[in-house]
Amino acid sequence: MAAEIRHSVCALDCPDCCSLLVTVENGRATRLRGNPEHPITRGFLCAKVSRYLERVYSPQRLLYPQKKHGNRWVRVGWDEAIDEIATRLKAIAAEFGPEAILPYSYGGAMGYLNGSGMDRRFFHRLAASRLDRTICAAAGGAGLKATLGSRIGMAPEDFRHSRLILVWGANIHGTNIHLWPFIAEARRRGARLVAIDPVKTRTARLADQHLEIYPGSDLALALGLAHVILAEKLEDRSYIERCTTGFDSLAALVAKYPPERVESLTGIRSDEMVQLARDYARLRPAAIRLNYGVQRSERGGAAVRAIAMLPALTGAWRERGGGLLLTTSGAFEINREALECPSVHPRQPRLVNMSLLGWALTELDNPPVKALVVYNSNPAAVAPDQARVVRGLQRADLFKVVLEQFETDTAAYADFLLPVTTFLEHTDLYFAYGHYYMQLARPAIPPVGEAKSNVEIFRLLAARMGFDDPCFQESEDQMIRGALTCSNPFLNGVTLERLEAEHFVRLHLDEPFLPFAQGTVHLDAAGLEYSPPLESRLGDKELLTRYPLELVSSKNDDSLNSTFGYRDEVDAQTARLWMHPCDAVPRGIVTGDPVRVFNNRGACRLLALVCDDVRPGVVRAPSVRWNRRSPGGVGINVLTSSRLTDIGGGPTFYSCLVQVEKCESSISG
Ligand SMILES: Nc1nc2c(c(=O)[nH]1)N[C@H]1C(S)=C(S)[C@@H](COP(=O)(O)OP(=O)(O)OC[C@H]3O[C@@H](n4cnc5c(=O)[nH]c(N)nc54)[C@H](O)[C@@H]3O)O[C@H]1N2
Ligand SMILES: Nc1nc2c(c(=O)[nH]1)N[C@H]1C(S)=C(S)[C@@H](COP(=O)(O)OP(=O)(O)OC[C@H]3O[C@@H](n4cnc5c(=O)[nH]c(N)nc54)[C@H](O)[C@@H]3O)O[C@H]1N2
Ligand code: SF4
Ligand SMILES: [Mo]
Repeated sequence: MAAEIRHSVCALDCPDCCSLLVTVENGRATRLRGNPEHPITRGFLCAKVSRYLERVYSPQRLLYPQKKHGNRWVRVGWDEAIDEIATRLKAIAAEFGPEAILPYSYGGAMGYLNGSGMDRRFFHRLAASRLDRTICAAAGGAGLKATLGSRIGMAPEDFRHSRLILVWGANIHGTNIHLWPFIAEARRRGARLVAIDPVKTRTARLADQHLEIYPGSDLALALGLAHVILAEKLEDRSYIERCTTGFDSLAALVAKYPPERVESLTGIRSDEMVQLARDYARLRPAAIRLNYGVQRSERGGAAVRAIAMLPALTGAWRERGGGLLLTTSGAFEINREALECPSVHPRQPRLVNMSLLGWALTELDNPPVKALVVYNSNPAAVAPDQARVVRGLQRADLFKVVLEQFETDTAAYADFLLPVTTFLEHTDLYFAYGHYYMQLARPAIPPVGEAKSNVEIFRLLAARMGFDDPCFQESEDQMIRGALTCSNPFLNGVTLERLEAEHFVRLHLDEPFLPFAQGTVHLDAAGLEYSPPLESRLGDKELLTRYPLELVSSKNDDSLNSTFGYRDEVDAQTARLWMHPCDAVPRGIVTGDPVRVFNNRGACRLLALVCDDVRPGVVRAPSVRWNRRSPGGVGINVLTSSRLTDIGGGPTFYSCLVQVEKCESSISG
């Protein structure tokens, strides 16, 4: 049979949500590339996904359902697996109440159907505990909403019109590569690029200027920039009068943040900060690409609130190429009621914050969690406070079902391990959080082995539980039509028929798209007073004497959270601890040394990389490594705390104090 080209969409948790072309020969995918016709994908893929077919056909891929017998896996048929799981869930619901069942999912499959479709219907009908999905973007989302009222921002294409671009806690080269061509285009026309990041990332190295901020201090910097803008009368009075509320309270607050004070709070020289504020107000249009790095700290929500106020002070929102982009996801609000069917059960069960999983599995009561169903996630590696999470997963009286493609750290604890399809093997509808195109993907290849999609698995479970509500009979297409039936004006004209024919459809946006040229930006200053994170160089003195280094376990450029943790190159990259010579030399550490990184929550082993790509006092561990590949079997999140962000209930992965010492052996615990 001749080779055929089929369309698909990358479902990884990435703002770019790429449009893919898959070459299929005899039912097997042989080539994967970026769709040249998609205005954001523009024909190229990131390094991690250009090799995705290796993953699809990997010898390590899970191919059939398995059940744990003592310490080993036994292959079972789908019927047997679904039967037994349904029986166990029913028994647990009967004995402890359905809230004893907890679903746990996050970003493995970003489509609506496999990410928040049939699964939600199933757990709603069961009246299981609901999961508050806070682990990634909750603080920033809440911050953006507080200032702007919605979670939208500039179109990425419009960065080509900018003259000043701040990439603020945003590693474009690692995590958002499809924005780079627009930044490059702007720079060819003379735009200036400034990176604000405690780490000299690939992106920071390519910028015109890199401001090495202390982790977690962005709120102070934003207040300082606002101080200079107002003190030097660089603000846009007419925009402020027309489109904002609360200006006076903000002006009163920022008066307390003169450059010298902000220098001591952020580590950014006052003259550089003053210059940045002047450039920001004068080089127009000015754009801010804020990413989620900033909000993974104790004051992260307030930081996003304050940063999002800056374009309102200068009126940057009025110009094409001006404004801010954190996320575009708010424009994709579909009909959640139709997609998730919360009303299949009259009761609203309790809500459990996923960032507190360790607590939920070891302490939560009335009822305790007795069954955990994990899909689209690998909490044993990615959740904070790992020691407690793992203790929970080890409970013999906790029934664990994991839907996975690979035997991850979490999968290893499962009682039942069910093989799932990759995005090349199932239908889904895709929103994006870094652009404004809705996309549809149909299966490009048949399921590998006996894999089934999340949608199919939850449909089977529902049937076996005896749930006969019509929503469990719906086909994928019916689910998509329901989801798209809504009053959101951005979705005008976005239909299944068009998506089928065109693969990607631009949302209904004004051209040019100036989302906050009109409207109301909230500048109220309540809650914006800055105090340094407890776990930071200016934080708790007692903690600092024992754990003097700030750990930033930010994203690894060539992987995606823990998804590619089975690859040897990824393991080698995520086994590193970047340290500045000022911190390494006194500890007798040189590149390649095994080091022990520890704090009051735990310890993990890494290999030192001594370099000046982190500022003194900061160590960086590109993340997230698989626990099972780490010496001692624990990963980086054994160090991170379950302290939550100021707003949104998010985790504080990047507010984390540690100590580092050289260890004599690379394997001893
Ligand atoms: N290659 C790759 N791409 C990914 C992912 C991945 O794991 N790898 N993960 C995906 C996911 S789930 C997400 S949420 C996005 C996240 O995308 P980003 O938010 O861009 O990723 P992060 O690495 O979390 O943070 C970005 C930068 O913020 C910096 N940073 C850390 N703390 C602070 C701080 O306090 N202030 C400032 N100004 N900067 C700080 C980090 O050093 C990092 O360079 O990326 C997605 N894309
Ligand atoms: N220290 C530290 N910890 C972090 C972060 C950090 O930067 N530093 N980042 C945090 C952030 S931003 C996030 S978003 C979370 C990410 O946490 P997760 O969302 O758990 O992300 P992954 O680790 O990539 O795991 C996704 C899993 O889903 C599986 N999967 C893929 N497709 C499907 C499917 O169709 N069905 C099913 N059932 N499974 C599928 C993949 O095989 C993979 O194992 O981690 C957080 N943890
Ligand atoms: S991970 Fe991101 S950049 Fe890479 S192919 Fe997927 S959507 Fe595109
Ligand atoms: Mo994330």
